[in-house]
Amino acid sequence: MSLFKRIFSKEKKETLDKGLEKTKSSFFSKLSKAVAGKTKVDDDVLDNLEEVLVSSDVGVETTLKVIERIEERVAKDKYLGTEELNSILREEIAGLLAETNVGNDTDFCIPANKKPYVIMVVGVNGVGKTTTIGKLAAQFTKTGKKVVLGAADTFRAAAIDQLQVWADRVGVPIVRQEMGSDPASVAYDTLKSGVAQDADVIIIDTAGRLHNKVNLMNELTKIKRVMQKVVADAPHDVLLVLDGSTGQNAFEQAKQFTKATEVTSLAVTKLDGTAKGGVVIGISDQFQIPVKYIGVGEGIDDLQVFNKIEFVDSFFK
Ligand SMILES: Nc1nc2c(ncn2[C@@H]2O[C@H](COP(=O)(O)OP(=O)(O)OP(=O)(O)O)[C@@H](O)[C@H]2O)c(=O)[nH]1
Ligand SMILES: [Mg+2]
Repeated sequence: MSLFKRIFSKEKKETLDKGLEKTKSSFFSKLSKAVAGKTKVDDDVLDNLEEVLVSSDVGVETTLKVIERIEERVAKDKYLGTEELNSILREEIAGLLAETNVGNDTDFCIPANKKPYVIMVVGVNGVGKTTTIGKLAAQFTKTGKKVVLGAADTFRAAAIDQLQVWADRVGVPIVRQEMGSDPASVAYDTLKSGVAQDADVIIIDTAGRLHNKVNLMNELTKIKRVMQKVVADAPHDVLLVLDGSTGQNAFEQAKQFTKATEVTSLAVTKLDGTAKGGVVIGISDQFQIPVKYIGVGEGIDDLQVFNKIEFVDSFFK
């Protein structure tokens, strides 16, 4: 299929292949059980396949769409051998994801006409926000962009220090205040400082845990409003980080967050070391919001721009 002939960077592909190892070995062992003793894709096989997809965290709705597509193929082709199931799945999942016009990026890039480009990173605690910010800062710096970080997670002293460690590691400036200070004030200072330094990209870290959800959402709204005093159309990107290793929980978080506050893109982290990587397929099918980045390790280079073709290609290789 020509769709798969595009050439992606070899290192990126190797990192992705490795990051998806656990997901793939679990998926394919279930898949081979699902077709054991069967030569033809029949109703039994389709039932088993449905179970495999659901238990691989693809999500019920997306699974049903995939099964429907395969049923249509079975009806048309009359005979489909089970040995073809792998490539059929790959084609149908790729086809399904291709119906949305997102997830086609291949490089870390930002719109040329927005300077500074302000990214506000949100998500519940422990999902990988600060780590993702560090990795993003490294990637943007590599492409020659001037990056400034803002430590607006003032809830814990360790959170500020953790962002500082990343800033030092990447070699970018950070704006910080004391623990317990007003996050909106830190965000304001960061934008002021970023504009003064002629920054290309400003990334704002936020707290994942506050006393309750309403407080958290109010806090995020306030941060946005205050940032707009400096850069009228900020934030340009509200990036929701989701922990892929929590599978269906990540789905739920995405639903709740997008209902409560405006989110413009998603990052799914910790795909390495989990068998739940199928969740990315479901999330990119079901949310109107694009999955922009995926985290495939703890290292500085273990963040990738999500590309659905690459992802499906790596998954079914
Ligand atoms: N294996 C793996 N670990 C990751 C990835 N992304 C983040 N982590 C780890 O997940 C843990 C939590 O990451 P943080 O970046 O501190 O998460 P956070 O959302 O900022 O957490 P809070 O500040 O507590 O809200 C850390 O140990 C990270 O190293 C990833 O893609 N793969
Ligand atoms: Mg953090």
